Amino acid sequence: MEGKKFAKENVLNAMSIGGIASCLEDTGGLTKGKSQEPAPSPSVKKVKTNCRACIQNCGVIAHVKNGRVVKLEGNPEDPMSKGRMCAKGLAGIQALYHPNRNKYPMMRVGKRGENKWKRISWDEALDTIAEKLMETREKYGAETVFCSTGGGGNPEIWSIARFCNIFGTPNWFEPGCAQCYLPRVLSYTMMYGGDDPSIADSNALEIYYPEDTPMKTLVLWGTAPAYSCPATGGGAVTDLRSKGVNTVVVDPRFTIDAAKADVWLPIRPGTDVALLFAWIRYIMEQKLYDHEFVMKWTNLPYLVNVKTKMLLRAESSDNPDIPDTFMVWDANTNAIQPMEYPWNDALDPVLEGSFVVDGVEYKTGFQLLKERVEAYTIQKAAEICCLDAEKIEKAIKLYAQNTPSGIALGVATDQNPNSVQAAMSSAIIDMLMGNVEKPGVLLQRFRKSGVFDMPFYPVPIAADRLPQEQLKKRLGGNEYKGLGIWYAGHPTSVLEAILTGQPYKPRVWIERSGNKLGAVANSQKWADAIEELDFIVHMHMYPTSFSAFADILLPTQEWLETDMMVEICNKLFARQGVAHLWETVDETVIWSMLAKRCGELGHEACQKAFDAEYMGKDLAYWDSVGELFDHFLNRVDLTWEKLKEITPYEFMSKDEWKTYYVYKETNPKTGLPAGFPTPSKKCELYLESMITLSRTGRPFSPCDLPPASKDYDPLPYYLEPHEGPVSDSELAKEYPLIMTNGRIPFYHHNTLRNIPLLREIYPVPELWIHPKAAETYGISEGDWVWVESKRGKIRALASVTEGINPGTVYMERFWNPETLNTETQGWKEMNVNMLTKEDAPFNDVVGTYTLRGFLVKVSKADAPPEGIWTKPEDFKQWLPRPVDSTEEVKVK
Ligand SMILES: Nc1nc2c(c(=O)[nH]1)N[C@H]1C(S)=C(S)[C@@H](COP(=O)(O)OP(=O)(O)OC[C@H]3O[C@@H](n4cnc5c(=O)[nH]c(N)nc54)[C@H](O)[C@@H]3O)O[C@H]1N2
Ligand SMILES: Nc1nc2c(c(=O)[nH]1)N[C@H]1C(S)=C(S)[C@@H](COP(=O)(O)OP(=O)(O)OC[C@H]3O[C@@H](n4cnc5c(=O)[nH]c(N)nc54)[C@H](O)[C@@H]3O)O[C@H]1N2
Ligand code: SF4
Ligand SMILES: [Mo]
Repeated sequence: MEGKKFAKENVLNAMSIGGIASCLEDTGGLTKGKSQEPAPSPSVKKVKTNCRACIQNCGVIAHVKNGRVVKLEGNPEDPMSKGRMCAKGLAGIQALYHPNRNKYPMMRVGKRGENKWKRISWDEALDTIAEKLMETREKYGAETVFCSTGGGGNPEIWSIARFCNIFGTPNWFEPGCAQCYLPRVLSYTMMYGGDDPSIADSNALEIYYPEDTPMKTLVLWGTAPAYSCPATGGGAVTDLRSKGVNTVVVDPRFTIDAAKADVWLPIRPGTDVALLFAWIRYIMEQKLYDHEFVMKWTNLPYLVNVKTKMLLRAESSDNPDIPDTFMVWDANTNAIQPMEYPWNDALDPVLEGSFVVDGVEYKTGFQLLKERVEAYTIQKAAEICCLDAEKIEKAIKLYAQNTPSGIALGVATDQNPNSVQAAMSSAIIDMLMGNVEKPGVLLQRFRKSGVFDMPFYPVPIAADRLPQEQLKKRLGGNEYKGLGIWYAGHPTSVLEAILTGQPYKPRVWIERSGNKLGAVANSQKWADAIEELDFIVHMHMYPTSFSAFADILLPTQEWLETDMMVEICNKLFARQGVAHLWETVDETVIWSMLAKRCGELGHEACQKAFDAEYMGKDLAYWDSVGELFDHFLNRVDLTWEKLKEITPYEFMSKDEWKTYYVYKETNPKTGLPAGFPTPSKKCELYLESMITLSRTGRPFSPCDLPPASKDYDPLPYYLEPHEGPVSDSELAKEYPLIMTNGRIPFYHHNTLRNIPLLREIYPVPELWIHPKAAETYGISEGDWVWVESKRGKIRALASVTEGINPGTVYMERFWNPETLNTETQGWKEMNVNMLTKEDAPFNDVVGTYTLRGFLVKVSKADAPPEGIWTKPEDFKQWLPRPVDSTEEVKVK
């Protein structure tokens, strides 16, 4: 299971952190920076900062000696990581001083893909890009420029959205979004308006104080915190377990968390909604739900017009503090009655039932939900999901009877077309149980600092600057209106538009992330599309396969070079750059300077983006990040300089921050309980707003959009995986195994694949396969195997294990920086996204495609892919080459 197939003597010995330290001290600078004087006294400065080798932002203390970072350790003041760091974070020094960093802006001189470059100045780079952007806008329209970012929670996400809005293109995307987090954020936001329970996205905040919480059962559903956030959530879950909290793990793979669980349910990939429905059905049927909470604080007693699917209203309200008045069936009067908010004691609403009034049929939300899940008995779910019925029942009972409890839903269900429905179902279960805003549960609205307007990062996105006629041109934006919550476009719709020219042809791509060819589904098709583009810019810390296709490369900063504000529980941290190398530039500033250039070339909106009065709350563009941060920190009477000095700043005490029962607080304007920030101020398990969203884009779109091809369903539904043994038995004859993915703790997406320390631990991707399946296909432990889908063929190293069902296989994403200059450009050998499915069916609300739960076949290969590195000594040429810090580059 551990899968460590390679000896790891040499490099690791040379590179224990002490090893790195001595190596950094001794070289005297392979590249000379500003200073050539003899080294000053070797005092070590300890600087508090935050890691960003994944999305957790762990507090770090960086040891800096003679201007060089020589050691990293965790900062115990961080309430989530409590001083822990993981291998990726500790590899920060190797990432910072990697010999192959992008050091200067570069311009392509060879043919596209040939990887030949010349160094240019920042001025020339920005001028060239701006000229190309303006020329394209003039000739074909601003919408033919598109941008993309990466990283899942990358704090630069809003910089990109902002630039696009100001430039006038509605097209930017992230390969996460519909595939990551957005389905959950959308569902939980619409259903109760509070945090979603994703541990890997730093929510589920209740878990970080194991000594305080009365939590008894935690369900890890499609999430593996020991892998995806080892230092934060992974550590917290371990602390909870050691305190006696029971865990249920729903995961096809026997992860570390699964190994420690009270019940492990190794589900067939992509069938989660069927299992969630069985949970809902069982909880309803056995009356395990919290009756009082369901009656008073959910909209399930309200009547729904069966034909129109809309809730029946006695009265509409124009006052945002008072919701519309909905109707219930009252048992006292045996008649339909208005239920004033929040509750009328004179009424006795019926929770379950169908009623006909004046020839119109109404049902309660509860009744409709019950009918929706009716077919999903435990037995049925066991058949669909390939699980043991008794274990399913044991898991539900643990969750529903050993309370308080909560379901932490991970990214797994975001990666197939049933995504939004899985999140809705999981929310329904916690809400039925009344697991909302009380101590010991995950659905919470703890206080925030108030510093940030946007999640993750303060950049104001300037949504109002995008002309409405441009917004309507967003690729995929009208069909998948749920993407509107993050103002994003739909990757496959962009891809199809490039290949077909319909409805118009995108021509210029500015991309800021690791290696898109390793992150998007069916990457070969993207590579074909790239050939069609006029101009491509890639911003990253080092070249990746994607860079080979670019016309201009811009060198960005490693986390040890960047400044950022980070909010962790009740504290604000300053991630502060502790070094600056070569000509790398902070990205917040790069986008601002690009807008400035476009303004100089006559782009009116870009010119106005520098006018403070005109931009108002959207802020004028900035020359430095400090300027931007000061604006926001002013809200808590701080400046960026001050925050750096006092980091971490506790903006309120832990007890003030951890606020329970926010919905019960009195709204001073009405004297009534404030309720939830939803249209009914109740938890909306019957999500009527889905219908409005599909027809207009409201509440996320600032204007009405043309309706989607069909209404979104207010209740979840189960969708059998499209490419699976049930839906396509013919295809399953040729491709009999179901492929899924999940994180490993050594890499963050496509980053860090060039780090010797980490590649030594996990040099090549493993294919997990059950012994029975391995026998069928003649595969033994440690064999190289071919893995093939309808779309492509790659290789992996077989790990034969009972930690996966016989019908399922598992593999992680991978690309090989060592073969960048070969024909494969590093992205074809072992990249699971050569196999994944970018096309329909998509999730109807957000357009999710299939990354997990599709068909493959496996056969023995004779050899590993040519040119890949597997041995510790191979990675030596990537060992850090320390350099002295340079002055910050002033781009104007
Ligand atoms: N087959 C398959 N494909 C997948 C997935 C899967 O499970 N299976 N997962 C999907 C998911 S969930 C996601 S989110 C995507 C990710 O895919 P991408 O978004 O393309 O990922 P990367 O760019 O490799 O990942 C991390 C990026 O975040 C940047 N970053 C991190 N912190 C900072 C910061 O503070 N400032 C700046 N400027 N940049 C920062 C890093 O530089 C790096 O570029 O991949 C998706 N693709
Ligand atoms: N080390 C590392 N940490 C990361 C990242 C990274 O790339 N590397 N990426 C970050 C990002 S952007 C994200 S989104 C988070 C994701 O963090 P998590 O939500 O924890 O996600 P994963 O580990 O990708 O997937 C969780 C589990 O889902 C299982 N799984 C696969 N298919 C299915 C299925 O159909 N149903 C169910 N129930 N389970 C399934 C996988 O085996 C895996 O163990 O991690 C973040 N942290
Ligand atoms: S979990 Fe690891 S990589 Fe992620 S922020 Fe923390 S130390 Fe860095
Ligand atoms: Mo993600």
